[in-house]
Amino acid sequence: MSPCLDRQCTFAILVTSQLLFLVYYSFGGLQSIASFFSWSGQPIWDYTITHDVYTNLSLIQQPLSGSHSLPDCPKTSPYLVGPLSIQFEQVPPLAGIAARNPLVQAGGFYSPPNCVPRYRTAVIVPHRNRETHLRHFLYYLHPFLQRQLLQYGIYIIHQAGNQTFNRAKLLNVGVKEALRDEEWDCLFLHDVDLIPENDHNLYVCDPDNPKHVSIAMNKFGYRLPYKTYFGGVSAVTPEQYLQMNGFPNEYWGWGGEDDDIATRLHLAGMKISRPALSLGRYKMIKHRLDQGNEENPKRFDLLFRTRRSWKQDGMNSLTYVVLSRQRLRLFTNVTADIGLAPSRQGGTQRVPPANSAKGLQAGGRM
Ligand code: UD2
Ligand code: MN
Repeated sequence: MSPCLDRQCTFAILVTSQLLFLVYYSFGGLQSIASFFSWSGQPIWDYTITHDVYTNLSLIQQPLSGSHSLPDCPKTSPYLVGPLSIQFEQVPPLAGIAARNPLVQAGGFYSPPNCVPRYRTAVIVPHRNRETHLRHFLYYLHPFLQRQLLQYGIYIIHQAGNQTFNRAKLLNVGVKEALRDEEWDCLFLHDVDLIPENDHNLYVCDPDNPKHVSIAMNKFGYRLPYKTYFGGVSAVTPEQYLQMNGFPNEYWGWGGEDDDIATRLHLAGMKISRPALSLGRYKMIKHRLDQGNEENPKRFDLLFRTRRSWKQDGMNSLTYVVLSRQRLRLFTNVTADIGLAPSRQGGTQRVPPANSAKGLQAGGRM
């Protein structure tokens, strides 16, 4: 007979287990105990130790010897390094970026040479007059995506002319144009001035809900500025995008469109999904408000109407004219005439021809 089966011992076990139970709940359960010891199921990243964004790339670039059929890519890429060193002091030359990314095909397309990718992601960027930012973006994004073993393509959607900018409409154009090339699994809708800081932030979609990815930015002290915030970088499957009727076309100028998007995804019966705060980290290149993208004074009125307007304003009402579509060395450039803000439509101003757009001239050399 075990000595611990006598009465005293049973009593001691009972008291100890009750005490443990008490301690457990006074700490607020497993989650709080975990967070007390700084553990949330995700590793806690140390951003004081960073790695070059081109680390391991030469390993991925060596094709397998022999003529075997390719295996599936591993679920978790063994090439990821975590926090990345990012600086914006020196602007990398395009030729230098191209030389460091030899396996990127014309149009900015890539597929891993040694395995069959599990995901196909299109990165879609609204753009005008941000050539310096674009060079930083390409320098960091290409090796970042290659290390994740994705098949990907980068689309720069350039608004022709110098009339009021319309980020959300350009993204609608980008989605439509990207889906002409390929059945992408995932659409990453990406500001040109945001650089991801950790390559474990995988550029794949959440199959259940639209994902807001840039949740912790240097600009906002690495916190979510408010609960429904949806600006910067987001990821949706083509099905989710259509379910919410894409993005609104009617927001001309700065602001509001990201909040409209957050509202319409809820109205379409979905929720915002987000990565861990320590993973969705981004550095934004400092800039001022651009000419032609002044604050949109109508944004509050528009936001008030989203509930009524989202089914009529979006992918199903999108009109634009593609002025040029080029497969450049590091990205596909789509220059589009997306029309003018309503107050301008009555005037005589017209969008200049494609080749007079500043960005396109730069794009032509890329
Ligand atoms: C915030 C959001 C952005 C959007 C915007 C309001 C963040 C990090 N981002 O960005 O997603 O909701 O507010 O509209 O909070 N662009 C050009 N040329 C221009 C103007 C804009 O290329 O002349 C593009 C470019 O990709 C840029 C993006 O539009 O990153 C957003 O514009 P922004 O960077 O001026 O606005 P920002 O930083 O306040
Ligand atoms: Mn910005």
